[in-house]
Amino acid sequence: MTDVRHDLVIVANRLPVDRVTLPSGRQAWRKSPGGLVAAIEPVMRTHGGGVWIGWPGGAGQKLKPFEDEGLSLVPMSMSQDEIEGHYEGFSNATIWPLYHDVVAKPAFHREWWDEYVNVNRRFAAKAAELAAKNGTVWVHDYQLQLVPQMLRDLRPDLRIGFYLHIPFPPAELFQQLPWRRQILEGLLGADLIGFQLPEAAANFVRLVRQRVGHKTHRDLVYLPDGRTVRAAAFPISIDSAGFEELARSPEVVERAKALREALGNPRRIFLGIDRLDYTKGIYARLRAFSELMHEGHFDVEDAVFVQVAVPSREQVEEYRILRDDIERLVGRINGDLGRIGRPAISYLHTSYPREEMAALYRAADIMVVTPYRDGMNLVCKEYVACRVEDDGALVLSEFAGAAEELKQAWLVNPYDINGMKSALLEAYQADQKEVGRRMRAMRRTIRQHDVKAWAASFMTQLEDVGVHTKNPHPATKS
Ligand code: GDG
Repeated sequence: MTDVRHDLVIVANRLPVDRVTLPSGRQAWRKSPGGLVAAIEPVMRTHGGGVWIGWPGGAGQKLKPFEDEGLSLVPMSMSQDEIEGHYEGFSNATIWPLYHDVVAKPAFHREWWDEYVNVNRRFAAKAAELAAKNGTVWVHDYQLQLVPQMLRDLRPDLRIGFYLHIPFPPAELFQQLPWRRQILEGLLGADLIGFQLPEAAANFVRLVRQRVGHKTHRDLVYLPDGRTVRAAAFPISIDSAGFEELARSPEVVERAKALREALGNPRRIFLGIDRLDYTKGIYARLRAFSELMHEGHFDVEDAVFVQVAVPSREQVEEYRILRDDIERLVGRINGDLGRIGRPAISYLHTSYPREEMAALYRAADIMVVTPYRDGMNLVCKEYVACRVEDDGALVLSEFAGAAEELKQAWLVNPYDINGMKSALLEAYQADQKEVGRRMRAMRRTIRQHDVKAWAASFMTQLEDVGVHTKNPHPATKS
């Protein structure tokens, strides 16, 4: 056991840094681009530093704890079997599709479950070792749903929060999971369980009542040992001021102009940026766009669709199939509709630095975000934050968590291709006054609810649980 203990411990599947090889050949760490670090960093600082436990990626490498730009990081190694069973298997081929409305068929394998339990146990043990007496531990996401109860068994003195970044499904779907009860009980180890949307929290509470038999009242669950657990919504957001500043920087303004030129200065640029994931609805959206072009509503001189597909989970079979399908479709569309130097779809299978993302957001007239299901979706919020001139249209799926807040977007049902076509066409033809009116309203929302407010509100509620919630119903199993 180390003797350095921390008042705040963050436990997440990944560390907030990536291993990179410098031009000199030396290995170094680079902060990952996600907003989570930006959100949690200030929280960690107010807790006297804190520590972050997570997997640095890669198999079998045993790395020592280290500091990076003032963050204390504790790398957890993963064996090849653990990566296959816990990460690629149970997390990404069982839970991920199950929690996203079964958009793909979840696979249930007992060996994967065993690895999931093992890895959760190791993460819980590390958190127990590093947390100070009466300290706070904040556990993140679907890869670690058993950690809260495992940690509570080891350290009943701790305050434990859990946040789920992806949707939590309705009972009819969750029910399929052979280990449904273990997952519910794992989560109930937390004092506060955060979800993106109120419906997800309600799904969870209902399941706990039906499946575990605990008494519940609104967002509270009463456990037989007298503990009270709160399950509530905390819609995540982005570092809006940071994105806005980046979007205003002369380099990004310049780069956005260069991008438009490189695309041949079409009248309208459509943009999609997604991890290459079957939940994101990339295939159907490209079809919708290409049909509009095919029908003559616009041609390649008028419009281009830039689709950035960020490589993701490439070892998982479903993801490989999806990539082939999308790339075949893009080839077919460009073959049918493109001209020399003028593709209908400019497709990029890569990831970009944050500055390039901001330039793309600035360059695009119409952002198209059409997931079949998405916990929140930060890309659409980043687009809004980058539209500093109050222009640009957003076409957004009703099934992204963000649709609850960004009500002025052109909302679409991603299963309805004709509906999507109408929305894309409306956004293409919309007059700029209308576009501006909608964008201004969305920008107000994004400015008010940024990621710092999200983190602060979760931490405040976590500190409050148990203080204001007296158990009015001595819990009995019904
Ligand atoms: C999960 C949930 C929920 C992407 N490509 C690049 C890049 N990104 C950044 C984006 C954005 C983030 O990654 C993606 O977040 P999303 O929310 O869009 O989607 P998921 O990855 O599925 O995230 C989701 C989220 O967790 C947070 O709770 O909203 O519902 O599924 O920030 O900008 N960043 C850079 N280069 C890239 O190529 N720099």
